[in-house]
Amino acid sequence: MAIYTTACPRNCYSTCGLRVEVADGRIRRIEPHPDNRATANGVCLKGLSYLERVYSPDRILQPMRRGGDGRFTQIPWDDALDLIAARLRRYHADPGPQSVFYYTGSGTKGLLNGVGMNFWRRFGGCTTTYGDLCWPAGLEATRLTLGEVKHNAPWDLANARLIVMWGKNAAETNVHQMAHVDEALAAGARLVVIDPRRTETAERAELLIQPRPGADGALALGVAHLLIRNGWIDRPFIDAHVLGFDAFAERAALWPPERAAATADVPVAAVHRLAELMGTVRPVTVSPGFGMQRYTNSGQTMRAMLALLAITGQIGRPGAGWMYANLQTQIFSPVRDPLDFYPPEQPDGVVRVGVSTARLGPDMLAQSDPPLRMAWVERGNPIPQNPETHSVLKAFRALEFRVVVEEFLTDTAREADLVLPAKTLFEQTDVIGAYWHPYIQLRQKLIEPPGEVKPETEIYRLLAHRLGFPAEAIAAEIPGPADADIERWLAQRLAPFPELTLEHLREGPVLAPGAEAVAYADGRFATPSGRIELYSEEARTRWGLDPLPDHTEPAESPRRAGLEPTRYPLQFLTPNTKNRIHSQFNNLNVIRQFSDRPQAWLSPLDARARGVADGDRVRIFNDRGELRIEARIDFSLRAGCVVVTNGWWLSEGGAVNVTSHARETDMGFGAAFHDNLVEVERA
Ligand SMILES: Nc1nc2c(c(=O)[nH]1)N[C@H]1C(S)=C(S)[C@@H](COP(=O)(O)OP(=O)(O)OC[C@H]3O[C@@H](n4cnc5c(=O)[nH]c(N)nc54)[C@H](O)[C@@H]3O)O[C@H]1N2
Ligand SMILES: Nc1nc2c(c(=O)[nH]1)N[C@H]1C(S)=C(S)[C@@H](COP(=O)(O)OP(=O)(O)OC[C@H]3O[C@@H](n4cnc5c(=O)[nH]c(N)nc54)[C@H](O)[C@@H]3O)O[C@H]1N2
Ligand code: SF4
Ligand SMILES: [Mo]
Repeated sequence: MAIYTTACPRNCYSTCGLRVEVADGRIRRIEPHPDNRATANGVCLKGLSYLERVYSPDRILQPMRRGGDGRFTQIPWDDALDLIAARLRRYHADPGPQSVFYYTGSGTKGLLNGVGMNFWRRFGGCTTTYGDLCWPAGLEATRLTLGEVKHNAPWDLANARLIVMWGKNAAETNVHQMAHVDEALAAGARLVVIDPRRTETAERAELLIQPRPGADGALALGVAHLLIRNGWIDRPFIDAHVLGFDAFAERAALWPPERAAATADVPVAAVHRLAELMGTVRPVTVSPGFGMQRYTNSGQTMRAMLALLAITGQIGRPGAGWMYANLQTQIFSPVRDPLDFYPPEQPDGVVRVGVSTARLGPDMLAQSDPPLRMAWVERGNPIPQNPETHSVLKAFRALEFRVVVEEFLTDTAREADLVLPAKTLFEQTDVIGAYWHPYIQLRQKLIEPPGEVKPETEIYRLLAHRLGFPAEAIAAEIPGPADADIERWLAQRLAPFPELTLEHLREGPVLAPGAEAVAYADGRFATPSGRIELYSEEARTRWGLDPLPDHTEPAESPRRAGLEPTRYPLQFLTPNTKNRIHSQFNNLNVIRQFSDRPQAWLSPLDARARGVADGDRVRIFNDRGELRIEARIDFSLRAGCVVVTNGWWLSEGGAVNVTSHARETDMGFGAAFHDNLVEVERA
């Protein structure tokens, strides 16, 4: 028996440090790593469920080929690789390497993820995506305003005296953050939650504001109006650090509390109460989530919210700030700068960055010269997770050949001609960063891959040999095959950072070099003006937007002029949930005990109007698609909303993106998932 340091690589705020017991070549026990100060309290149920996941009888352990009858049968690795190599050669010759589409999702973190692109470049190119499904509108709003995307250490939240959880449901999506919230509350802090749902996070709050979805910008501008009118602002801070205050004040003057309240559909008293708290309690941390930046107006909304901290001087101080995303650990990966989500202005002639992730289906179908012939999918499950499931399906079915590297037979894997088995977190060593806490961690290989599983690096290496890539190129660009080769490759990436050695990381999490406990404490902002930009010329030049934050209605707002208000009156919200990471984990028995079928939540008002009772089957639909699902009545939900958590598979009848539209956010090339109006009727 031995205990090892490792880390959970899921796309999850927490990125937990773990200590894992291994005996006789099997994972036996999973515990929190005490040296990760952000996550030392415990491992969530998903983390504990790895004990089942790794050994699940449903795991894909061999390459599998789909036959004409749609059934999968095992084939030997040699045959699978020969088949792929033959296809790659064919499409390389005609119509060209860019007819191969390389799609990666957010399934696992690690530096070795970058090896895939080395392969495709050496192949002669491919087509790939730009943008991101997750968080880019908020990243870009933050970058335009503050110049960088970083925030105070997670534990600094305990110093806050006012915490505003704005469109973030940390009790489910960032459980460890709630421990820091509790510490602050115990020391007398106040908690406000702003969410159309009464979430688990809201159970701890003294004030819950339930705005109309997509209207937070109006709420923020109403609060700004009152902060300025009541003199609850920090003049010296504004004079020293803020660009565009006067123009912003003129904009906020247009949003008296009555107008803000009417637009956001909240009580006027709520606008006053929030302004009074934000104006008089110090220090203030706003922790905005990613839920609110999934609308076509959301970059501007986030800028309006962030402005409240700028005018009250709540940036660069302990207990204060904008806790959106912390890219201080992104010291190796290209995601350090949100600009890296953009399509390149100067295409390199090799990799065609031609498909917007938000418009995956339509953009795949629209590629020409060359059109797409083949797809390689890795670490993602785009069929249920990307907008407009039907067009994603259509685009995949229009291809001649599809390869999916997966642990399980997901909706996307079911569409593949060839499924290759994927490793789990315990089966290859890698180095991972985080986006909430400041630690770099080692995700260690603790067991041999079961069955015939091979890590992606090995799959690429074998294909590279088959395709006759030069031996030196393979050696330089694709590490492996031995574990020692992988470690040597990682050590090279770590070499510029003397604190970060493999030996050191094997002991436990290490703070990223230069990580700041209080971000922006030096008063330096990497914007064009060197100040916090409430007025951003780049918002105009890059995105064609108003340089000042404003509220405009989202594309599918029921209040938008020209939209027929009665046809699809309900706003479809599809947030994340406690026991899944998106489309992962719900296939496990331990998780299914808690959620064994998809359900939709409706307010009693909306349910009664449609004759729907608790437990009835309903149809959620619009012109793009429909979902048949069990309805639950939720007395705490804002009327006018219907909620289904995202991540259910199409094959489970719960894929929420059948009704969403493939459309981008106003900035950052994100996906406007919640900009999605539907109707509900009894099925
Ligand atoms: N357990 C668990 N944890 C996760 C994940 C997971 O799937 N499961 N996923 C991880 C990833 S990749 C992500 S992106 C994050 C996301 O986690 P969060 O940042 O919490 O984001 P969401 O769950 O998308 O939405 C949060 C809240 O926003 C609310 N919301 C929706 N629209 C609006 C609006 O217009 N205004 C306001 N004020 N609120 C609104 C929703 O009701 C929801 O409660 O969580 C990460 N952590
Ligand atoms: N309607 C709606 N849709 C949404 C959202 C929403 O709020 N509403 N949220 C969006 C957000 S924030 C995100 S981040 C996306 C997430 O969507 P995706 O990025 O597609 O992520 P997952 O659903 O987690 O699926 C990841 C897949 O990777 C596989 N995997 C895990 N580890 C490995 C590995 O090491 N190798 C390989 N090859 N595969 C592996 C898993 O088995 C899983 O099937 O969904 C988005 N979709
Ligand atoms: S899923 Fe998130 S909270 Fe759970 S163990 Fe992994 S990183 Fe931690
Ligand atoms: Mo995400």
